[in-house]
Amino acid sequence: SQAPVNVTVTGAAGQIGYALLFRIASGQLLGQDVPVKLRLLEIPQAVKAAEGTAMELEDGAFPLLAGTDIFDDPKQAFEGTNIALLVGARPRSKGMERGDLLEANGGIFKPQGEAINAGAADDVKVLVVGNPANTNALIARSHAPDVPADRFTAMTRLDHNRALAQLAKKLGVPVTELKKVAIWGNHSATQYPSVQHAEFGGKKIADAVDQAWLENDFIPTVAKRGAAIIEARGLSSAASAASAAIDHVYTWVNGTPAGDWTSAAVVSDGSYGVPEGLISSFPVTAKDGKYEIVQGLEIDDFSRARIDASVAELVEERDTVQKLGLI
Ligand code: NAX
Repeated sequence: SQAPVNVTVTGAAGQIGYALLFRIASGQLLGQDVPVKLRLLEIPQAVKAAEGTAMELEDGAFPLLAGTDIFDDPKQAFEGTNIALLVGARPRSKGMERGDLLEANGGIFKPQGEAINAGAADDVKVLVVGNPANTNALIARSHAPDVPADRFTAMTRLDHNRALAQLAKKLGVPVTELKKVAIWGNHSATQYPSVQHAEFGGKKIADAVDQAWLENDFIPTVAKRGAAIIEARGLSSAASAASAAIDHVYTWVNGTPAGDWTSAAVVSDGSYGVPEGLISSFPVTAKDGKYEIVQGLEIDDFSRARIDASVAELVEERDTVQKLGLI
């Protein structure tokens, strides 16, 4: 039988971790024929809570779960890892400026990048979920020079799924009918959920909804959905975020269907005027275990302005972490 795939999850004792770990253990991350070994990373104060989660994982008696190990040292947690899910991050506390937030996260993602560089498996794939996800991924990547750039990604799949759900509701069709929706830019309120190329049942979505709905309803609803969830639940999105992380990795490994794409923040090669090296969301396809930016799309003026605005924010974040010496 196949050797287990090592999956490292950081922030394992947090709320996304709690939703994510059971789905990984049940085989939804990699498939129903792939055994997994979990490596949980937490800060020392949260190791006990992670141990509690590990007890519950044991109690699930998951046929595909080959074991769970808990660490408070990134070097150990990423040793031999094939899939690294970087969920734990420093949240913004009251009165914290954006620069302080980036700096605090640099203290987390720099050593994690170094540990991935030093000890991860040759085929490692990294997904950063912890916010600010794109720039945290940029920091980790810049400290892992021996890992190919295309192994570092950040999550905009939740935004993509939110966009699918809103469109399905508006058009009165199942999400399975929707194709070629895309999230561009930063995983933040500046993100651009685009339907410029999107289709439903072979028709153009842009012809079926009016521009005012797109601008005043759809785009802000998707971009501000995280805040709406906090307002309703009193807690930030967790199960939906875990679900999107599962989707992101499953697609990365198993591919996108012909005639469709998905969204992920990947290292820019300069496509669509996005500066090379930035980790920005694009429409992507996956094949043979690689995400690739969809090429050759015509970008209309509305999309151009929205993409540029979100990319400008990413450039600003990159410049800030550069000045702080974090990349
Ligand atoms: P929680 O605060 O519940 O859990 C975070 C966990 O990370 C805590 O247990 C904490 O001890 C741990 N942690 C902190 N520093 C660590 C370190 N250096 N090494 C290992 N573990 C560490 O947050 P949760 O709700 O689980 O959210 C986790 C992250 O996901 C947050 O940054 C959040 O903003 C981000 N999100 C990103 C989303 C996306 O679409 N990209 C959507 C959901 C979510 O908001």
